[in-house]
Amino acid sequence: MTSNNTKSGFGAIVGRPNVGKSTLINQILKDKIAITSNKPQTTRHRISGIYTKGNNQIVFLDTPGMHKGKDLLNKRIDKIAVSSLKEVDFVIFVVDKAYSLAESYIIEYFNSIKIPVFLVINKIDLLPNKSAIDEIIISYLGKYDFKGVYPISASNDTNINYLLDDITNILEDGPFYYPEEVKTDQTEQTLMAEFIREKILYYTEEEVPHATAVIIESLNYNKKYKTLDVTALIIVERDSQKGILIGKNGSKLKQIGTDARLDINKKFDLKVHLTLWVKVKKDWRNRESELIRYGYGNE
Ligand SMILES: Nc1nc2c(ncn2[C@@H]2O[C@H](COP(=O)(O)OP(=O)(O)OP(=O)(O)O)[C@@H](O)[C@H]2O)c(=O)[nH]1
Ligand SMILES: [Mg+2]
Repeated sequence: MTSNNTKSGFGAIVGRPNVGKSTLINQILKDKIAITSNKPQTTRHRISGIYTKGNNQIVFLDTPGMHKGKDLLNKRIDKIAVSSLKEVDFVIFVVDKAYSLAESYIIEYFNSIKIPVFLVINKIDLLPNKSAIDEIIISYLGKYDFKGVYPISASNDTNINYLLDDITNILEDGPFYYPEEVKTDQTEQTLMAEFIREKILYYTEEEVPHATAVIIESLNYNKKYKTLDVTALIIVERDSQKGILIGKNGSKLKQIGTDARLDINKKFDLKVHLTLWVKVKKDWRNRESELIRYGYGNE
């Protein structure tokens, strides 16, 4: 890890909830380091994704979607994205529709930091034709002095190479901050808890996904069966949510567990035996001590 001839930089990926920020970071890294879902407010932490190619290293920070949160958890989450802006060399601003007041609120933050912002128009695969893309691009004209505009599809890996090339061009001489093979700063435990949360987001609706936290309680290698025995605790706010998560005869929890286990097996290339428990903690999203316990303390 010498600084000889190497270039590096930090970039925050920001935008409204659900625009595809985490999908983009996964696609850039060709690895699943951030969970994704079709529900807003999926990402709750700042997640580093480290992209190393040749002499260049880019540390991308995936951030929670910016929105005005009501409870303490959401207020905290919203702060993560804003504070990330102050710690980076450039910003990737992801949008999936034309300019509106919601985007203007985010652009106001860029005005105060004055660093390069790459505007990414995501989900172009959903648009009917090129003029629909142009319409979105035009709506952002004059709103900020963007470093460039990149119509992409994060899920289909369309045009992301142009974005990466241009980011690479603005990197300055600097050391590698992580060993070349490292792709994220998250612990294995955090990743496992997140994979479980992703399945909860997939299998539940309305307030249940948002009222859920997951923590890994124990990890033990079982020599006899050559498995990693993982016990995870799923926290919800109300008895009714617990009932929904468990499902009829435990069917939903079983489904969540099976899917999460397959993801964990694949990611870590090992056999996991996963046990899930559901526990009710009333109003945990508004209680500081609980937020800290579940990993949502001030970052
Ligand atoms: N069709 C299409 N869907 C996409 C694309 N990129 C992301 N999505 C979908 O958009 C949804 C949201 O993606 P995420 O990556 O979780 O969005 P996010 O911006 O990280 O969301 P938050 O973490 O909640 O802020 C998921 O259902 C993705 O599969 C894309 O290029 N095309
Ligand atoms: Mg996300």
